[in-house]
Amino acid sequence: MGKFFITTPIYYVNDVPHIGHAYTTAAADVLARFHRQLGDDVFFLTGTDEHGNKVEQAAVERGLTPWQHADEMVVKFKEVAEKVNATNDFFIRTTDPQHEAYVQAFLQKVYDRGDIYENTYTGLYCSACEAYYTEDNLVDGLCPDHGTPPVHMEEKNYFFKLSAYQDRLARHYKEHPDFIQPRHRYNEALSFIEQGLADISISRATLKWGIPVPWDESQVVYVWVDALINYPSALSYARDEDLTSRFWPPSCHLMAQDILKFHGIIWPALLMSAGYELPEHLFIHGYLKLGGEKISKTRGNVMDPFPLIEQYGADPFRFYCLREVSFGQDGVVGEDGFKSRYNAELANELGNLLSRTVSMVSKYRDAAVPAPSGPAEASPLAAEAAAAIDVAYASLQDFNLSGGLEGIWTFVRRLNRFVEERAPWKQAKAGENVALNDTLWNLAEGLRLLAVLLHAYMPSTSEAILERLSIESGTTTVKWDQARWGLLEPGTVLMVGPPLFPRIEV
Ligand code: ME8
Repeated sequence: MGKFFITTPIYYVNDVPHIGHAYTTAAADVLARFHRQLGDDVFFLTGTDEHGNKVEQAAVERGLTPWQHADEMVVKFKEVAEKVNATNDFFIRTTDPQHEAYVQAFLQKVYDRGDIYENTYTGLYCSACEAYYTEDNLVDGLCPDHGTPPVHMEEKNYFFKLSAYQDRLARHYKEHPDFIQPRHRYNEALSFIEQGLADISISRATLKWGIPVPWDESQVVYVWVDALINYPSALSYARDEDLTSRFWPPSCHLMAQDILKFHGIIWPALLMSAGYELPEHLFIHGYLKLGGEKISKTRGNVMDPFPLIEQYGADPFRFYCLREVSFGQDGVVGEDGFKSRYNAELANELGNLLSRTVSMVSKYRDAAVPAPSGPAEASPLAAEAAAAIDVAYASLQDFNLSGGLEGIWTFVRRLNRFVEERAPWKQAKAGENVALNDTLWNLAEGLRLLAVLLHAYMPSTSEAILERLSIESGTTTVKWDQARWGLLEPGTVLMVGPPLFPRIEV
């Protein structure tokens, strides 16, 4: 048994959540559930980033204090986690007083180490990114990510000696070639480091909405530094006991490419300075795009995941996003695509497989699963079942969520072909009892195996399949050691039920 500490970014509360936030949280949940299936000690963290310029501005625009605004918005972000059926172990808010104290103590360590000095910052700032820019970084004078003009800033700030960590960072990358995945993101971050790192401002003099710098309370901590520290901070107060030694370092920080530099460069340097172990992996998934453009609050082309989830459930939503988009790459999503994949794969392939199997076992064998005609290993499906198990396992270990689903779906399709090949209705008619028994056992066992393999992706579906197989759903029946071919006991009684995925009329 190992440990697995997985995090999502903590989301800005300047605006309501959209499908991109739901995607990251759902993906992190798949990994958390998979590691629980393996028997690992899991901690899954998500939360909200509530300080900084853009949250303060959003509050002002609504005529609220930042506190009132954040208190309202956080409800919606907690709802996202709930709606996608995420099993996060904690939800951190950067306005938690324990977090504020933790940030101050963390920063004091960096200061005491001599890695912070005072200087005047003159330059450009994009408040949508909450990031500093140089002229060279802009595209036609605009923020490359938001297409908005940055503002000129000049103030006395505290700076972190990021430049002093350049060599150590590069060495860490070289010694840990899977520190950042996928590979092209690793290359991107490493080449950024190798181009040379400048020191960064880590405080703001004019902003009030933030955590006071511990040695100079006239300034607040730069929102990104405040936010990154959430990862260890949460472990220190999520429970009555301090969980740091149990879970630190993170097994995986999950995010999209917009915040790679903060997590791949600034964060490890801060951790080195404060004397922490570095995260084991950063996995950078791609952007979900609507009509080819990145979905972003600033761009105003957001897609609200709630209506889809409310109408069809969390499982189809999780399934669609993780199947449609190759994990680690950008991909286009939309309601039409959702409906066609739902009908083709969930209603026709998986849902039908279950209802056909249950109804045939009911009709031909009084609902009791008959015995196979020989040892389970001799089944014509045994090798393909083993392949699906191996692909799902290897892919999930490797954060390849779409790859795992692809491996599982190959087996769903194999089972459907098996029905056609064997044509149990013909076997029944011809009185081929042994062969029919064998067909029915194989199908029921195939479904049981699918319930185990799909648990992390579609937990309610997995539970519903087990219920139809009269297998008590619960942590033991979906443990990864149940992902083996041949475990279904003959005599198991199947339950008829409504279709798992009623077709959507398009
Ligand atoms: O960056 N496709 O918060 P944020 C896929 N507070 N994922 C998307 C997405 C899209 N179109 N849009 C957003 C912040 N995301 C900081 C993080 S962490 C210490 C501080 C997801 O609300 C994706 O995970 O802008 C992305 O990295 C994150 O939301 C950015 O969320």
